[in-house]
Amino acid sequence: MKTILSAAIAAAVGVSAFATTASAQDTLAAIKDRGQILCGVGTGTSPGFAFPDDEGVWTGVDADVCYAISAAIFGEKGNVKFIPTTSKERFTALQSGEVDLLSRTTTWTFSRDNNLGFDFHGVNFYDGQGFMVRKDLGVGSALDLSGASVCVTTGTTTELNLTDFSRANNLGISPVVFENAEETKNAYLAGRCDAYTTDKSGLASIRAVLPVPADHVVLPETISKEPLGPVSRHGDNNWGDIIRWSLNTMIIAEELGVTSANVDDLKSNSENPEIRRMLGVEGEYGAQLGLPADFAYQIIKQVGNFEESYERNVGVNTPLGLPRGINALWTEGGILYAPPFR
Ligand SMILES: N[C@@H](CCC(=O)N[C@@H](CS)C(=O)NCC(=O)O)C(=O)O
Repeated sequence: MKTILSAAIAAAVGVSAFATTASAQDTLAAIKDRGQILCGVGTGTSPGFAFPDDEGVWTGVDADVCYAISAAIFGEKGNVKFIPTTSKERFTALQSGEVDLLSRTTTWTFSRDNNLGFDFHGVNFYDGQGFMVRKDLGVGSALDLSGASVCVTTGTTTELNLTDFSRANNLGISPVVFENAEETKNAYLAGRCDAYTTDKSGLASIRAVLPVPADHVVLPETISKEPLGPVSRHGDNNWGDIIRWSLNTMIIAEELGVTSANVDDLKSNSENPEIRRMLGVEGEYGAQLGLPADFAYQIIKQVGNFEESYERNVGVNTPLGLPRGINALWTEGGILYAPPFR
């Protein structure tokens, strides 16, 4: 009854009423009781981010965030139920408690953080919006898209940025809007629009699964900032800390040179104080999160550090072929920077 009432109130006053109801939960306790994390991902159109293989096993950098949290909580990375959500439905799924978090190419913005009542926990991919066109269109710049029709998915920052970009540059672009990424891709392929727009990582991902990727080019312009990262409901700080420090652990491990291959050796033999703290050899860090002492060891052993996840899923040796760019560590010319493990 309470749920029905809350839903009715939410419908009347706007979605944020859900956030208050759901935030009363102790998410970690609920996950332990259930034995599984409910991880909201995309609809499976984005290889490299969240994509089910032939056996239904999800892979990708977004999936890895949920695997890491599972390894941290359970010492077992596989206790995750992946729940596909469209761009439009994802926030309702989080507010209503259908998922414990979204790890789903979701851009951290002011109104999502504040108006929708969410908390973002860092960035697992620094992205920006771009355009893809068929090569035979002969367009070399987004500024040449004057009067063009552009396929876009609803419920995204993409849709809003497209309008801003068109207005700011007086381009008179006609957005052709679709309910989900699959429909948008199919419409573009069927020639219903001159261009396709989404985050540049998404363009690389979708281009990789087009029948002839080489027939399509991604234009050089990046028209927005799209910091993508995991997000949960306001009001459960411990759960937020677990998400944030699972992601941070992967970044810090890369910085310290700790990998899935050498983590056992370093756990036994490293004299680096930060590595010893992170791997649970010194101090009581896991307990501060309500997690086992070896939570970070389990993340690195089972999922790998940030670089391993990146190169396995989206890096230059994958079909997406994305160089690290600004997603490199701050020590290597990028902006990836996690607070210290101390
Ligand atoms: N980062 C943007 C767009 C993210 C997004 O959801 N894009 C769609 C359109 S390509 C997508 O990636 N969907 C993935 C999927 O449904 O599998 C946002 O947070 O609004």
